[in-house]
Amino acid sequence: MAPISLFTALLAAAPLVHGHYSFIRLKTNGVWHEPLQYIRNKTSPFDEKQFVDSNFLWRYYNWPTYFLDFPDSVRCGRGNLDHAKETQVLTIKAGDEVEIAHLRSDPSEWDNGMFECADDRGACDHRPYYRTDFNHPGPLIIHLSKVPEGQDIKTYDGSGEWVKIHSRGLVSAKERPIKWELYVDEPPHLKFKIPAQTPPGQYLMRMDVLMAGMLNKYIKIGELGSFGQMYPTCAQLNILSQSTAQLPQGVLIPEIFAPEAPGMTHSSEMQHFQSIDEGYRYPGGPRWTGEEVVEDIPI
Ligand SMILES: *[C@@H]1O[C@H](CO)[C@@H](O)[C@H](O)[C@H]1NC(C)=O
Ligand SMILES: [Cu+2]
Repeated sequence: MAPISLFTALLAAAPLVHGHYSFIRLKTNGVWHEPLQYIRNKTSPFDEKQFVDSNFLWRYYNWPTYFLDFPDSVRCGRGNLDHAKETQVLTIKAGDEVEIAHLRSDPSEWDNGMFECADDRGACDHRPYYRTDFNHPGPLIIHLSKVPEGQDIKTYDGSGEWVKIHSRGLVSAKERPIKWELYVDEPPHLKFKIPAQTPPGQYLMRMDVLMAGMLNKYIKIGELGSFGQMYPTCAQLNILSQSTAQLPQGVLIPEIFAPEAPGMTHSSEMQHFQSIDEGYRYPGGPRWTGEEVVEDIPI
């Protein structure tokens, strides 16, 4: 919730590895797959050479990604293309349910106990003082990007169009203070369906819980605090389908996550849970239900 400068100072004080979160595990057909199976790994530490804040070039596994970082980092996580070839491709049917799980610890800290969890959770940090929450308010957003004709999922960089297929944001548009469904000690199981109308083919599936930047009388668009924080990873899918439907028009990444794009900044009232900004939409563009494209707004 803090502007980047303060946030950086906080990170400096915290253990390096205990950062934010990344989605690192998938469940399909009732089975949890191995951690990082079908998900492009990230490189950590990673040098975001072009970030404007020279104090904040190096990032660890679960550290935030910003709009100004390398486009590949924003699309599917830092260094993801270096891991794409070694990542398996998950065959799944359009219409199937997927559950996803995250961790806040670095892969170097992982142990088997983190993947054998109560309540059929896919991941849990059982160590004292460590938690498996999402330590930022914001929506879960899931996008698909079909691998363009003539390309392969193991080299596709995600520069094509992305279609949002799922989001999970506020508990209700009416409740005050506003409450983010995932911003609780024990987040709900995160399940959604690949729309049954999805045409067959290879897809990247991007998973993120995004925290918007803030606008107030001190922070203007384009200043550091106005940039949202992203935590993306991508799965490599081969979607089987009988559908002859066309995918709707998608959005481009990173463009859709620019600070001036919908849902990417909050007023301080919204950041402090007091009210929802006029005309607010969840970030990442409109949502495809499989039948139609809808404005992605709290209800
Ligand atoms: C994933 O990347 C992290 C950080 O670079 C590394 O520590 C870990 O061993 C990698 N895991 C796999 C399964 O490749
Ligand atoms: Cu943060």
